[in-house]
Amino acid sequence: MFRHTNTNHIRLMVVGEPGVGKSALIVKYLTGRFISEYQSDFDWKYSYQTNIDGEQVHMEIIDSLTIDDSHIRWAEGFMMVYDVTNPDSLLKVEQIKQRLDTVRSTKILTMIMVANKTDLEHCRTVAREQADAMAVRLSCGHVDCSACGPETNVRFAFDELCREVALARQHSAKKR
Ligand SMILES: Nc1nc2c(ncn2[C@@H]2O[C@H](COP(=O)(O)OP(=O)(O)OP(=O)(O)O)[C@@H](O)[C@H]2O)c(=O)[nH]1
Ligand SMILES: [Mg+2]
Repeated sequence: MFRHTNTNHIRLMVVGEPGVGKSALIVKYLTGRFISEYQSDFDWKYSYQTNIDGEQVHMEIIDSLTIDDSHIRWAEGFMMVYDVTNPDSLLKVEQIKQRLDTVRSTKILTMIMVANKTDLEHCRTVAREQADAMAVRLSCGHVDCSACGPETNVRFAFDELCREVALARQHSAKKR
């Protein structure tokens, strides 16, 4: 899939309310580890090479303190994270989507919604149906994750976002 696009270089941005686990998810994806405390006083840009569906992909991932317009224009794919124990964080996803739409008014938005901290299912206060309905409304995928649980779902979420970016590129190339 990636070889059909001009480049296998993919730019992602992870967004969501403070404390939802953005840094924890990125670190889990890059290292397979959960370290519990994550620095959040800088913008971080990670560079990572991986293999998705048998193809080499080079991705850059921004974990930013604030959602900067220049970062919104820079990124091709957005991971919108909320915390299943924090209903406000789900509402924040919709607010962020509006902001992204405003900044990228002419461009298609490729995104995936990630429900993080699913290991805290006993503390869940976000109704799954409400989050599913939002994903339908925002026309995006919706994946359950836990940065401190098995790596599988976290890997799936990032890989899937990369696939979506590659698909969006193919569609826009066909239109030209
Ligand atoms: N139980 C549990 N805790 C998590 C999970 N992901 C992150 N945390 C914890 O939640 C807290 C916040 O995680 P961060 O990754 O720093 O969250 P963030 O979204 O990057 O926060 P900011 O950088 O402040 O915006 C930390 O104490 C993490 O250890 C998870 O999946 N399960
Ligand atoms: Mg952080």
